[in-house]
Amino acid sequence: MHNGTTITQFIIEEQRKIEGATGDFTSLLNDIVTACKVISNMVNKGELIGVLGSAGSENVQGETQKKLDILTNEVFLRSNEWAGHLSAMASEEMDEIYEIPGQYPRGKYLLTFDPLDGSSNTDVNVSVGTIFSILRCPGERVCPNLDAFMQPGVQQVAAGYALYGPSTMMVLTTGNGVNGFTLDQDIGEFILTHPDMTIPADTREFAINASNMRFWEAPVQRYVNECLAGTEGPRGEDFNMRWIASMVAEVHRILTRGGIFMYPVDDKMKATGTEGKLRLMYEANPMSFIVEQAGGASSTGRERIMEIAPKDLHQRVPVILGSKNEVERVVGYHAETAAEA
Ligand code: P6P
Repeated sequence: MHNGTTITQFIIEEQRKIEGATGDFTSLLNDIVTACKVISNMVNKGELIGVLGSAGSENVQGETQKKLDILTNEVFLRSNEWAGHLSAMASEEMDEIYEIPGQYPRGKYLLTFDPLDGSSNTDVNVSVGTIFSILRCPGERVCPNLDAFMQPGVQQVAAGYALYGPSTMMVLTTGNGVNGFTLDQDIGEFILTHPDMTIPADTREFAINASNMRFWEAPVQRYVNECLAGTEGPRGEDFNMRWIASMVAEVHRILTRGGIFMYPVDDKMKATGTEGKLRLMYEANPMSFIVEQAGGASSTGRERIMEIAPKDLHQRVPVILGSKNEVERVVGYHAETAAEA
């Protein structure tokens, strides 16, 4: 059960510990929470309100947009543009940055978000989520530009996700551990139900889209084959596999019981000049912040994700994250392969 601490109370009490906190950050987080409540309601109603299916358009990634991709993006913009805490926003669903309109004051933060990650799952009623990341706006807030967003993940001041599953949950870090909140639909409040979430260092559960196996690089082939070899193989233990095709759901499982999630770069991606599937600024970085704050690790296989100097707003990166000892094993295999080369 729980002691009834709401997410608002939790955030305020957290901010009280920070000297000079003005309440801006608390208010920004609460606007994000409100947006996630609205999205939860929209996703939950689904076809009852006609929001499923394709919008008949493509996003900057060239991916077909679902109606919910566009609707949830609008929810995030409207909920966060007016209060004066942000100078600009960036979204998976928008080619360019969104500068706060002139009728509203501008503030000291930047917000990046994927309004509905895993949206291909909405039509088949599988869990989806929202991912967000908060950065400080450097220099002049009056006219933030794309460069203002080009900050490595270690510069994030907060990151979180909402998971629209059997329960709607929010998981949040402000750099002081990871805490999970469950939406009490009866009162419309997120309640602290998973304080101080931590990822076990070891796991026997891996998540990867195995349909790409023939394209994987050698270190990933080696790691997955060793897991599949089970007790007869070099690991000496059997492994379990999961793939939900919804990063938020995968990461939440890992936060709850451990595991390793991999979306590595592969030969098919290299052939088209892309460096991964998942986006750095609003998927990999916020999830890496959360995972590291929970005691896990997050790497491309070759470098710590949160240290990558971004080159582009919609840059894609390889992602290997979760239980620290397993991530470090995969990183070690990459290093061995590089040394052999
Ligand atoms: P695939 C969803 O589109 C997403 O960005 C992540 O949430 C998910 O982990 C991945 O892509 C799924 O990719 O190739 O299995 O559809």
